[in-house]
Amino acid sequence: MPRLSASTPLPAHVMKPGYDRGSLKPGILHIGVGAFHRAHQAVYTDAALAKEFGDWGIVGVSLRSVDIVHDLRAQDGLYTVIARSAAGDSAQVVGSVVRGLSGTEDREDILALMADPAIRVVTVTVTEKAYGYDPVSCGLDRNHPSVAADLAGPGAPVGVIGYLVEGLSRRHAAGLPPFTVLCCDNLPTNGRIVRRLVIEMAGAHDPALANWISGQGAFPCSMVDRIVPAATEETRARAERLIGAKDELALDTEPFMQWVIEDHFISGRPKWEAGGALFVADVEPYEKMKLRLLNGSHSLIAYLGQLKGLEFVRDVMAVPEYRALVRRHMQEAVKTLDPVPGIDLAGYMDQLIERFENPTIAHKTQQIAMDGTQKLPQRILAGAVETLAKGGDASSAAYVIALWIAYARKTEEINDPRAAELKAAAANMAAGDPSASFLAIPRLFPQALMENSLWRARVNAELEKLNAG
Ligand code: CS2
Repeated sequence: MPRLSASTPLPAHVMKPGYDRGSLKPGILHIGVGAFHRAHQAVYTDAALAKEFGDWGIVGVSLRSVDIVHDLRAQDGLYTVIARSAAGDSAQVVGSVVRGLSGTEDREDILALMADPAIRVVTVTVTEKAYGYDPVSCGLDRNHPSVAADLAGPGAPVGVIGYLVEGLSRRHAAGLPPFTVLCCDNLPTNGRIVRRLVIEMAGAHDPALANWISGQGAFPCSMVDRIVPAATEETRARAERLIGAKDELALDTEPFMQWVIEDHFISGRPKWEAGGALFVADVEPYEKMKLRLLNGSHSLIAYLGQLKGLEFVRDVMAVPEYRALVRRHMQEAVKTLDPVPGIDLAGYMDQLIERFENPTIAHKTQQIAMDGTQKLPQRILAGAVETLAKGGDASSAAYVIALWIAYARKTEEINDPRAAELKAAAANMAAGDPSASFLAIPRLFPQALMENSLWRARVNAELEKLNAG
C-alpha cells in the first residue's frame, strides 16, 4: 500500500483540502504538533483556508519527537482525521500543515522562522507539564528541567518558554513586531500564564526585551476542546481502509470540537470562525466551564477506571453507579461557575455524558490519569476552594483526590513529573490521617485546602471507603 502524499488519489467520500495547497505559504508556527493539534487547530485552519485563503499554512514543530516530523515530511504534511460516532466514521485529509521541524534536529531553522516576518502567530500545545509553571506562585518553576536549562543558557533553547523568548528576542533585535502567542493547552487563563512566564524568563537576562514583550506582545487566552485518544494500530488500519493509502499520522476523534478565542492578534489571523471557532472578549468563563466540567470529570473517570480495572472512559460510563458519580461531580462543579454567554450549562453537561459514552472512541483511562499533579489544581482543587468558601462540602472534589491518592499508592510506575514525590507520600501514609502526606506536597494544594480540616477529613473518609470497598 503506498504512503499518503500530495499525489494520492483520494476517494470521493473523503473530505479534502478545499484550497490550492501548492500556493500555501506558512504564517503560523505551531509548537507541539501532536495528536491534539492535528485534530483541532489544524482542522480549524483547514476550514479557514477553504473559506478565505491566505498565507496561513502551519509549520508544525515537535520539541522532542523526530518521528512525527519525519512522518510529516514523508506525507507532504498530509494526514487523516477520522471523526467517529455510533452513526459512522467520516474521514478528512487535512492540508493546513505545510512543513515539519523538530527541536532536536532543526533548532536553528525553527528560530529563524520565528524571526521571519511571514510568521505572525505561534500556537502552542505542549501539555500542562511542559511550561514549567508553578501553580502556587503563578510564575516559573525554576527547578523545572527545561526552565532551568533555558535560564542558564539563553540563545539555544530546549523548552517551550525558552523558544518563545528567543524567537521574540530575535524579532526585537530585527525591529519586527512580536508574533502573537496563542496557547491551546488546558491551563486556566492560559494566555496570561504564558505571557507571565515569557516575561519572567526574558527579564532574567534582558529587562528591555521583557518591557518590549510586556508592552507590544499579545497572548490571547483560548479554550480548546476535542477528545483525541492516542492513535493505535487500529486507527492506522482504519485510515488505510478509508483513504486507500498508508497513513502513519492518522487520528481517531469525536465529531465534536470547540474553540473559544480572545480576539487579540497583532498582525492578523486566519478566519478560524469558518470552522466554528468563537471569538469573544473574555474566554475565562468558557475555560472554567471546560476545565471543571469536562476535564475534572475526566480525571474522576480516569482514576476510578484505573482502580477498577476499566480500560476506557466508555467502560466507566457503562457502569450506572459510576455514571451517577460523574453526574454528581458535574453538579458540584457547575455551582462554582459563572453564567457562560451563549451556553446552557445543563445541556452542556448532558452533552458531555454522551461524549464520554461514545462507543466508538477508545480513550484510555491510563492516558488521562497521567500528570495528575499538573492537572488537578485547575480541574479539581480551584473549584474545591470556591465550593468550601461558599459553605459547600466539596465532597465530590474530595472523592476525586481520594481516588488519585489510592491510584498513586497502587500504581508501580506513575506517569507524572512529580512521581517520586507521590511515591514518597504513598510510603508515608499515616493510619489515622492517610491524606496528610499528599496534602503536604509543596506547590500543589492551595493553602486554603492545606489548612482546611473539613476538607482533610472528607478526603480521609473517602479513602477509608475506598479501602473498605
Ligand atoms: C484529558 C484531555 O488527557 C486528559 O487529561 O482530560 O486531554 C481531554 O480529552 C481534552 O481536554 C478534551 O478537549
